[in-house]
Amino acid sequence: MSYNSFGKLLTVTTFGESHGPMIGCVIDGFPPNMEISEEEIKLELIRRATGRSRHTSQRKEKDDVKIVSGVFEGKTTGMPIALLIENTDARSKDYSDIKDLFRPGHADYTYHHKYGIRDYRGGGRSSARETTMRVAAGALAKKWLKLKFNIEITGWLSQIGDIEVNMENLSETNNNPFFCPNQSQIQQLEGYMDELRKSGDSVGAKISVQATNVPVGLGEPVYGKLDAEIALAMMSVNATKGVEIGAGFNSVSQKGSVHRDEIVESEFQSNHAGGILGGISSGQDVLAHVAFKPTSSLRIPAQTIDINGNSATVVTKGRHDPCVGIRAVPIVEAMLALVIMDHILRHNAICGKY
Ligand code: EPS
Repeated sequence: MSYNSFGKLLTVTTFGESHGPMIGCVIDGFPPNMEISEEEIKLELIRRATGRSRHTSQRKEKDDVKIVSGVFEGKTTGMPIALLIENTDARSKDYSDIKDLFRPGHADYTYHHKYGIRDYRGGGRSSARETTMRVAAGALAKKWLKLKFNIEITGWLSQIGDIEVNMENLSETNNNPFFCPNQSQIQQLEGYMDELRKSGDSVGAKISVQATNVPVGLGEPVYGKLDAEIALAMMSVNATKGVEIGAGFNSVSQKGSVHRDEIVESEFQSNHAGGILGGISSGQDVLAHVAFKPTSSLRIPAQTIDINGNSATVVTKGRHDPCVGIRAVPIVEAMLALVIMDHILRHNAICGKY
């Protein structure tokens, strides 16, 4: 009942808190006989990790992952795959001053009111630290999708604050700290983030993600639609405030004659549908956009209350992301990979294909 698990046939359960001894996950339903190593998983973890540039939190976690179950002689066995990562650089004293205060815009408030107890150190379970395990699980799913279907999942930065990124070259995304697919905009982004960091404020971001070579037929009507489950997957990531599939909210102002993706000699002429028709993949690229809110842990003082309802001013010290969206690219890729792989297994179970 507590919803720490995700997926139907391929399930991922995560556990752990930001300042606890370790975080981990159990991946169940993963097919046997795929080669996987801790080093391969780490390659994905490094992309998401803090402290890789001055534009993210400076907490320095090693993120060394241990495979403790489900892999034998370097191959998955079909048994539950358990992964563990130790927390090695938590600084809990940064949080002592705000342990009884609610940061406006933070889950502090709702966790306290729901459970009556919360691990305030680093946000506990509500910390972005949890997304580490999503990326670890996603590393396996990405590899499986590539091996079996040549499916490639790629995310990129589409916008930070008011700066819209003009997508130029997807292969640039891993060459800069912003996952920006346009080399000519890096300098502008660096200047913007440097100013923002000095001001003590934070900002939101839009991340886009696509999956290519997705076979037609994934997704289940009516409540297991592929787009519905992608939206659920993305909305479950910390700080997410919106998800669009294909043309998304632009569909509102489009005419039907424009939005429909015409088919000429078996080729779609456009992709406003984001590769999904009636909740089922069409064989076109699956395309989603995800909005991340500005983070709420700020040095700028804010009015709030304490847990007893007294008025207070809160200032957050410590190491925080001025734009958590910057690190979200590997996370949205992982979530899309997990949803698509789960749906391939489900499609197999029902239709006996793939
Ligand atoms: C986070 C605050 C920082 C981040 C953390 C998310 O942690 P702390 O306050 O403990 O220094 O570094 O993110 C991670 C550790 C991570 O691996 O993503 C927050 O406020 O959510």
